[in-house]
Amino acid sequence: PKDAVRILVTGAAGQIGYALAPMIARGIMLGPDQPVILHLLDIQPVAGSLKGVRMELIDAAFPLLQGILATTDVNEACKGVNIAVMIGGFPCKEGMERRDVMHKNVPIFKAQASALEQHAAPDCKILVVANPANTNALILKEFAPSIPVKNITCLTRLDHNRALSHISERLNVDVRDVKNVNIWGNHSSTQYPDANYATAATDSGEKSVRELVADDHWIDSEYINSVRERGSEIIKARKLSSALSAASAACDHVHDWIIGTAKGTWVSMGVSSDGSYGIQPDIIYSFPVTCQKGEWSIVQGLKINEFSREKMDTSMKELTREGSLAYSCLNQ
Ligand code: NAX
Repeated sequence: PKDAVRILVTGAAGQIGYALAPMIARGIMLGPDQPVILHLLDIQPVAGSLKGVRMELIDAAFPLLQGILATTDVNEACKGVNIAVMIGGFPCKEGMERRDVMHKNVPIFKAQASALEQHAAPDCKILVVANPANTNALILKEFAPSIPVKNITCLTRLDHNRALSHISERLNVDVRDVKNVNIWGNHSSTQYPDANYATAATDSGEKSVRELVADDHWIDSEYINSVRERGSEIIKARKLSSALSAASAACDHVHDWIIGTAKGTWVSMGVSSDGSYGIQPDIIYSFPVTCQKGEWSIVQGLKINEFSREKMDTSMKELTREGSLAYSCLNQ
């Protein structure tokens, strides 16, 4: 039998944490033959609720779950973890500005960066979910300089999955038959859902989504806006931000990163830019990536038209501004 993998979930008493922990314990993240030990971190005011989550996980008697550490001590939580899913922080509530969220979350990430650096397994892979996700990942990278940059990523897979499902609904095909959509940039309203390379499997083989949709206005406008605005739509409908879909996307992200992407298929991940596609190096930007043997690589050679270029640059500029704002939050 395989050794158990230790997985840290921060914000574990929150709504995404509550949806994610059982998915991990059921083997959805790492597969049906991989035992796991969950490290659940939250803060003192919700310690009671965290304890309840732990009790429920015990009661579910998951065969793969070999242990649960539930704590409000960040150093204890990070000890020996192989994977860290960073959800803990303040959610963006209706009417809240990104800047307000940043002020609350940036100092948290600075502290957690140090804890991970000191206590996590040296090859720990990190996924930042808490918003502003790209910039929190940037802060983490900055304040955990000994963690390899390749191991720090942020979640844009929810946007990616939304993009797939939008196309599947529009074309009335199974979502698994759609592939190679892509989210460029920030997990924010400037993200650019790009369907130019997307394909869908049809009875007569794989076809370009743009050709199948046969409505450029939809691809270049409605589709982009509805993927971007889906998070707000959910908040309006639920009075709470996305949780089960976010947890599922976090599982997909880590799963594909570690187990690998299917041949000929890519996914979107927020990763440290290496300058590909003219994106400013070192910012955390969402790119199309393929994964193999636990390593992601940015898909190369995609043709970028003027329309895409402008949208990719807009999101890059927003990220640069967000980065500066984050540093100013730290200095206040
Ligand atoms: P909740 O408020 O339900 O849960 C957050 C949890 O984090 C709470 O239990 C809180 O006590 C805990 N927490 C706060 N400070 C902490 C700290 N210093 N250490 C550990 N835990 C701490 O929010 P939820 O709906 O679960 O969302 C969590 C985060 O995910 C938010 O920042 C949200 O904006 C972000 N999202 C990111 C998405 C993405 O695609 N990247 C999509 C979903 C979600 O909106």
